[in-house]
Amino acid sequence: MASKLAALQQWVDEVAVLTRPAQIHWCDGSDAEYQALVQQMLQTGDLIELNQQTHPGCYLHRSHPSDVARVEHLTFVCHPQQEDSGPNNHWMDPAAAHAKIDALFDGCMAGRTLYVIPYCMGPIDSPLARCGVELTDSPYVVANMRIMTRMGAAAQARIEREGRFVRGLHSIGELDPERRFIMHFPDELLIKSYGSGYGGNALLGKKCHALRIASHQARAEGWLAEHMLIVGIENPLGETHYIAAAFPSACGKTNLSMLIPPEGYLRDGWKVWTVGDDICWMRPGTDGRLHAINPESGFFGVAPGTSDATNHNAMRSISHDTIFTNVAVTADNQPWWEGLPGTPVSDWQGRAYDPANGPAAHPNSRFTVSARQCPTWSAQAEAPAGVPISAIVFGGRRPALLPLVMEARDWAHGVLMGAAMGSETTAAATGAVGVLRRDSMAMKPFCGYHFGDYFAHWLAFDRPGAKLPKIFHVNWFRKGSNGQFLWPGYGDNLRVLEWMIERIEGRATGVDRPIGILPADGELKLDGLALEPAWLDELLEVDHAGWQDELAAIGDYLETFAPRLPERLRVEQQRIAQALVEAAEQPRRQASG
Ligand code: SAT
Ligand code: MN
Repeated sequence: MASKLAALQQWVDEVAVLTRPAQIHWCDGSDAEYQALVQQMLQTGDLIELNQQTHPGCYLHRSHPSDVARVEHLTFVCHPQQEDSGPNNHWMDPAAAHAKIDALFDGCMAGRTLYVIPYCMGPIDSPLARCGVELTDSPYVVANMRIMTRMGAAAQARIEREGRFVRGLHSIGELDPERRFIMHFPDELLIKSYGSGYGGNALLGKKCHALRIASHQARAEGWLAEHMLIVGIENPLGETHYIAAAFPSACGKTNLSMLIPPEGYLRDGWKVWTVGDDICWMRPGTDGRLHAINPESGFFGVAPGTSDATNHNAMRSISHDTIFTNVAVTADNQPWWEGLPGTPVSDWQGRAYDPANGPAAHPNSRFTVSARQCPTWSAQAEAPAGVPISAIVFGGRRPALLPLVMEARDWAHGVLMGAAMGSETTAAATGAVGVLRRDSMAMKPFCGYHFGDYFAHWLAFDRPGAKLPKIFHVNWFRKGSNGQFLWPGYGDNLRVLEWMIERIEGRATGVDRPIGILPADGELKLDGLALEPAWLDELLEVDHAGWQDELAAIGDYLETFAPRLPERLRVEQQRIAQALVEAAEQPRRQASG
């Protein structure tokens, strides 16, 4: 017996009967185990050694060319009642889903090793943390899970103590897109994933558990599982505010969580502390505030665009002991991607680099690295009680209309801002890139239940005694008339975060506009920044006609969640729509009066 928890032992036994592996390995999470796996993968070609002088402990994995991103059209959330999954999820009847995917699992591990990965999402002694066990036939998944989660003996001990854990069964199968499914059974705390070895499809602790299953658990238990980074901003007085921010995949969450302050801010003593770059679990504490943990222990970050100029902290983190997936390599065998100096010799598929084949690194190529390697890793990231959240930020890629920053007047308005979020699609999921899609709270691909119920759950946090964070919406991606970005982004985003903190501390007044509160003249600190005044005007302008259309589109979008759309959100949408009409009439009335 490898586990004294009967439910765990029994499940592993059952899966072994179904999948028929040659052997079973219970992961202890030790260094020796990791090193042995790496050696084995170097032999099989699952990993390729990179330049050990420049990048000690770094390896490259090339995934199957058809298996390079999450596959939302093959991802299902299988509640017994279809309505409970909502229009935001693909649904299959649980019995039919089990039958379909179990047929694929039948005998699929013949000749392979079945790895049992006990893991803990969150600091191992945190009451906010939750555990799971992933069973997989992929040593690459084991190595990544070791970096991304607290994996091994300590997690197994907690699971055996608690008796309750999320089960995740995974096989790479044949890596055949025709035989690929990612299925969730929230009521059974169960995930089954077949036919992909990539990121969120295969590292089941990440999106499958920490978002889809956890969001469902969180609703029942009164907390939130969100697609958010967590960053601590320390001002020159040594006061730290923690901010949680939701952006869709590949919109700069990792960069914002590791932001490097502009020159003048550094001189003044501002510091940035990274708590998380992708997922945030938060729960009201006895003080009424929301307290957050990062359930992960590593970063699965987008490589292209990451450079010393854009994210020096990430570059330092990934200079050693990192797994790279689908990047290109240079002549001296260093990892390479678009945005780095130098030139690649072979592309992400291992072909001689030829620009005619497209980018050298896959646009969704990634690095997997332990968070402890990040120079700005916060000591508070390991705090069992989590960090108190001062602000929640929503954002997306919006080339027009959405201002650089706006603040919600209250919680319900903030929930509407999150629900209305939209963004241009990126390479993080398969499908067309650059199309506007609504992505409420950046959770469209990750909410494990009906969005209408999810909005109601968010609204329910506004109750007597609650000391809720302020909610803001940002847009770093606003473009000018000739297609250039109007805002420099990256480190300069701290200027916007500083304004938020000034608002939280009651030191900035802002100006009330129909769409929310925007920075008043001079409140955004722009010293040291060469920003054309006209661009700032454009970044903070409120185009009433454009916003009326936007509100109508938001209204239409929200109605797709009827009859479960909370009336409170409808009222909020109508309030703003009406305020826009009145604001548009005001100058006319003044002119004629
Ligand atoms: O592939 S993952 O889901 O892990 C990464 C992402 O899309 O954010
Ligand atoms: Mn993500």
